[in-house]
Amino acid sequence: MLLRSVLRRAILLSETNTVMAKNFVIIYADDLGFGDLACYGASGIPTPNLDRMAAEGLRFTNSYATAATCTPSRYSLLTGSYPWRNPGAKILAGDAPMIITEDEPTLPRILARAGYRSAVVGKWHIGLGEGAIDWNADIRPTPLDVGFDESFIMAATNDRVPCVYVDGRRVANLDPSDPLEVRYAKENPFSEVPTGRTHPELLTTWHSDSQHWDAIVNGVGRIGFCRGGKSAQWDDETMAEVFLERAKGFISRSKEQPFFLYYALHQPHVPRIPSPRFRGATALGPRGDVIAELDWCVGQLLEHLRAEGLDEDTLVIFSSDNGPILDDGYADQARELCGCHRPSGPLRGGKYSVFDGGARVPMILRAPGLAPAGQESAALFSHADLPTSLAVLAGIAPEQAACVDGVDMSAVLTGQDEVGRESLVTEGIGARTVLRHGTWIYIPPHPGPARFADKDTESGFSPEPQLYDLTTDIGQRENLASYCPARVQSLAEELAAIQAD
Ligand code: NG6
Ligand code: CA
Repeated sequence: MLLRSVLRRAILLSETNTVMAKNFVIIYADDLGFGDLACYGASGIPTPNLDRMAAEGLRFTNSYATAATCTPSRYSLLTGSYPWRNPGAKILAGDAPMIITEDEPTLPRILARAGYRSAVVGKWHIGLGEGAIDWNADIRPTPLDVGFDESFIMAATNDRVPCVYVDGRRVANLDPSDPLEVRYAKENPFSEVPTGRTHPELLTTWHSDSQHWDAIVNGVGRIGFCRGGKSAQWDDETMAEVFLERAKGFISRSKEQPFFLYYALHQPHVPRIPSPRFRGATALGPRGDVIAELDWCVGQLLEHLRAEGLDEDTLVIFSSDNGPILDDGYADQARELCGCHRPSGPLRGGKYSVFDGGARVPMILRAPGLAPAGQESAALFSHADLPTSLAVLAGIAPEQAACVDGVDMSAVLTGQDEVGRESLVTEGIGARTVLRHGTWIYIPPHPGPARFADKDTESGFSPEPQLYDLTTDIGQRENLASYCPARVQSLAEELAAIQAD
């Protein structure tokens, strides 16, 4: 009790006597776009909980994930390093090794210095083990080895094997007499196990493309092959509830001390399978329905904080790891049923793209007494800033919370600084970098197709440099590079200098 009150005082009062945050929750959606929520202008999907969160907090309009894909963004969120510095930070297979090293600073490791207990619940996708994982034994490293005290995760994505939960170091509910094996070979290494290619009639939910028809789990094709482990297989329809219950449990168990929860939602990534109660919740088909479900999860978590008396003590940030995509390999009618809904809002491009819709994402922060309610912030902010900024809000000195690229933007998070960064770097698929400086966007020449034909979406790649002025052209329609060679050159030099740093 004494320790608790001392800790609490230390956290609530800095030397300058400013109010600090006690607990932190980051809720990170998977592939949710800048235009997907009602509070960002959408009308086709009910998101009352996130809309209320925005009404009670700060809604950011210039907040960026560091990448237009998952692994690189999540790597930065936890380490404060830009992903292109780590060649391993690219979309990972489900059996890929951990890409965070033993000595790298991570958000939970930094917060541990101020007595925080941390948990990750949900999508991980930053690698596990050291290669050649034995899924039937203790796995090492896991999130438990990069600073988390508790971990309940899916290894990679919901469209990749293994389709099991990993609880701490172990696959949950595994029957030792039916061992789980996972392979990412090109051809099925388990020739007796049917695949979507050999048995398309077993793809009972939707047809999926040739990238997503290796293993069949719950009638849905997945990337990668697996055998065994039947008792451990997840049920897609209950996934939202399973993760939510774990997240709530961690909060209830940790309320005696400051805590950090990284609640990594699996929605609206493919395959989009809501619980029955959200089936048909929108007219947009499964993609709309799982966003409605995601909103419910957020509401339930906030309600749990309230019920536990932690509402006033907890800073909650909601955001997304990358922009939206309609067709990501499954014939779930996301495009056909989209109607007037624009998942990227006014932005161009989406997931994978170097255009702004790739990494500019919704971000809502609620922190009663610390951040203003019902306001919008146009401050330029990178998710790589979260480790240092949250650590500072926990009372840790900025120099003790330093990361490679993330900086202290705690004043942005409390609404005191409305400007934020001068510039930041993001990347499209394949570590193709982009510089945003003020309201300018510079995209270096990136050879490659202008569209991803299989996804019917724009890559933004061009052999020519691109320059856009977001003040007059938020949709990146007019490339100004040939009119402004001096600006192109100075931005190219700035980007090169950051990359050489
Ligand atoms: C891609 C998958 C896509 C998705 C993505 C990762 C293909 C053709 N596409 O490789 O379905 O899983 O990886 O998404 O295989 S992310 O949000 O985790 O980055
Ligand atoms: Ca994602």
